[in-house]
Amino acid sequence: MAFSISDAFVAERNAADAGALAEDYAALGRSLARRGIDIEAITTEVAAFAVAVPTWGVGTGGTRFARFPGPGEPRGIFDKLEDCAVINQLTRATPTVSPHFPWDVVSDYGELKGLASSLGLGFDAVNSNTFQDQAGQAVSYKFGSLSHTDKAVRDLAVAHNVECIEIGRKLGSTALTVWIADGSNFAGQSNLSRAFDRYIDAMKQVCAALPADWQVFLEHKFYEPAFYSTVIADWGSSFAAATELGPQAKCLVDLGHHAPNVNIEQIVARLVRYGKLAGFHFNDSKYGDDDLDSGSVDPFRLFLVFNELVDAARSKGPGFAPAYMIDQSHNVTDPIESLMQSAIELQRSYAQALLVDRKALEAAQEANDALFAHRTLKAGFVTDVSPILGEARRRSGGAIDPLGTYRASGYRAHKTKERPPVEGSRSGIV
Ligand code: PSV
Ligand code: MN
Repeated sequence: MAFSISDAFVAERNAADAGALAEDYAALGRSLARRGIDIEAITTEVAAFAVAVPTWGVGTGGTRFARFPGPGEPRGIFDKLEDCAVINQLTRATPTVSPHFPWDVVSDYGELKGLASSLGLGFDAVNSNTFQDQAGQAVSYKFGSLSHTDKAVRDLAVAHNVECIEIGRKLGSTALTVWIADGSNFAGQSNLSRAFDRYIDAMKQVCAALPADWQVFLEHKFYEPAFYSTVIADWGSSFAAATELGPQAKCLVDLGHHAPNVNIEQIVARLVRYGKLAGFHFNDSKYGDDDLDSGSVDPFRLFLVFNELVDAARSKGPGFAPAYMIDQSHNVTDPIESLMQSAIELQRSYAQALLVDRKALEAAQEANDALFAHRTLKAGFVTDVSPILGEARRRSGGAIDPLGTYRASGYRAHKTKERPPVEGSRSGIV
């Protein structure tokens, strides 16, 4: 019988942590009340926050140089779901997973969906992969996929995306995320205009296969693996493509896919303005697409992104619902711990953004009172909202201290015994 963390164990740990949490929550509630904020309203909103976990994120990642497998790694999608379920069990913030194909291919998607729902999980956006050749593939993606010069390659890439939509339908998903590695390494290697034309043409075929209630998320990235040019390099290219492809196409913002210091929150504001914000791949970075844990390098930037989202939710109403997904690579940590920590940090930024006094902020902005506008915004960021996060988890049946509970449970040690190492991981370096 496979090991799982029992609800009784979580309850026992919570009983030990509940007294301190109640004290801290009451104190924060009093302090927020002095600022005219009802802590209960914030806790309710935080408890409703959800972000999808990437199936590839629960395996140990790697770099261009090496991959150091971790103990008890998932051996396939079924093990991955088991790990994803633990993340949701303890944080209650990750009820869905975002699968990647063909990494997560199985023969019976009904069975996969059934297993996921028995673990309390659903499926978020499906991700296609035309950045790697698969065994026995008739033509190669070495020089591109949806924008390749050879129609046979473009057709293969289109067919793969259409297949992902089919799989996604079986899983209950309603979105396809398309990131292509297409680009060039040398000036002159590729015709920059024609490559984009070919991409649009291929994506039109993918869009034609979308069910009416589906969306396609176009994910841009400024470089890597192509180092001179990338076909969908920036939000401008993504926005132009999404506009041409029609209302079902929107732009997905992976936080790590921008040059250092780019004002990502302003990109978010622009995409919101035009109804083209699909959602996010959350992570953090210092230099490039580092895929580090959310909030670990620049929590202020994450807060500023959530500030735009809260602002947009207030002005756009309930229809505003971008898709939240994590996209990280865990090289030196237990992926379950990193993903729990990241989900918590995302909730933290969200809670902090909810605390911003938007009336006072607007008044300061209208009066061109730069410093008070900044102070008003920052008042949210400098508030320690940890008691709100803990209380939201406790009320939802999660762990007050997810990482402490996870370590004490011995889950990883049990999985290390249950899951003997396998040769090579299909998710490889992500
Ligand atoms: C590309 O760097 C990316 O961000 C895309 O979302 C991929 O699907 C994912 O990473 C995994 O390689
Ligand atoms: Mn991504």
